[in-house]
Amino acid sequence: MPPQSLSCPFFFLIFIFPSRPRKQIPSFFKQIGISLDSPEKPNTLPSRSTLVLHRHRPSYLSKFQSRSKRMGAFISKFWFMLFPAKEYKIVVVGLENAGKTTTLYKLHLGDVVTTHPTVGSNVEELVYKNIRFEVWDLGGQERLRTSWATYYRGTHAVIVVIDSTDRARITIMKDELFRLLGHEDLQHSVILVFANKQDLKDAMTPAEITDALSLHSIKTHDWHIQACCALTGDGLYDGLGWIAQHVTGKAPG
Ligand SMILES: Nc1nc2c(ncn2[C@@H]2O[C@H](COP(=O)(O)OP(=O)(O)OP(=O)(O)O)[C@@H](O)[C@H]2O)c(=O)[nH]1
Ligand SMILES: [Mg+2]
Repeated sequence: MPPQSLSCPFFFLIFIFPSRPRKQIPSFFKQIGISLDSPEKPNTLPSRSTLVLHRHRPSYLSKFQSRSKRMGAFISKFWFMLFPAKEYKIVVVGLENAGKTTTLYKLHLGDVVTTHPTVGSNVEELVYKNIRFEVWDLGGQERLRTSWATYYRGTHAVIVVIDSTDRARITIMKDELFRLLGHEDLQHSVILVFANKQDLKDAMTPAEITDALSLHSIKTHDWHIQACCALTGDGLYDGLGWIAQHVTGKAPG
């Protein structure tokens, strides 16, 4: 093909653009069937958890933030395509109403979501200090607990979320904890206990929960208890930092 005919479309574009005001350029592309709009991400909310963001931002700010978030997500995707990092699997267990789903989405979105009892599981990817975690939040109702073990294979860390006000059922959680500690797929997992709902005034302290769960009797696994409040996020990243340090064998940078 002669070089003149290759450059022909570029002459055409140069000829068109200077003669049109900037705002007409997108409509020109629309006319010739090319969309310049970035495709919106489909709503991928977990089936049983309705996400309602409570924080209201001015619209100009949220537009800017969502654009920079998209750019950040694009750069991080590109980075991980070039340098694929190891991903660590975390399963989050606990009795119903303990705050597992609230914890997961506070870490994932930085916001409090309105939840419904989880049937099955929710899974999200978290990146914390360049460490990737695949986090599985499992439903805590009694009839669902027998299926927790089906999620254990390949798990690096277990997060046990406790409703610190739920004194009546702490022994049930203790039985569940010791059952999971005996599971062969969790032999090399570390255990983080979140003493959640510390914002409530009748909450048990981490020391009380440590006693109630007999944590000091655990000799087969590394464990740690962390006071937290999933609504404010207090303590959540301290707990995640402990996991990061123990699964990677080094302090997160
Ligand atoms: N006050 C207070 N409430 C919390 C906290 N964390 C969660 N909650 C509330 O506890 C309720 C249950 O939270 P979920 O996250 O749905 O509990 P879950 O453990 O996922 O429950 P299941 O899915 O049934 O196993 C919700 O009303 C939350 O808003 C907290 O730290 N403080
Ligand atoms: Mg849930």
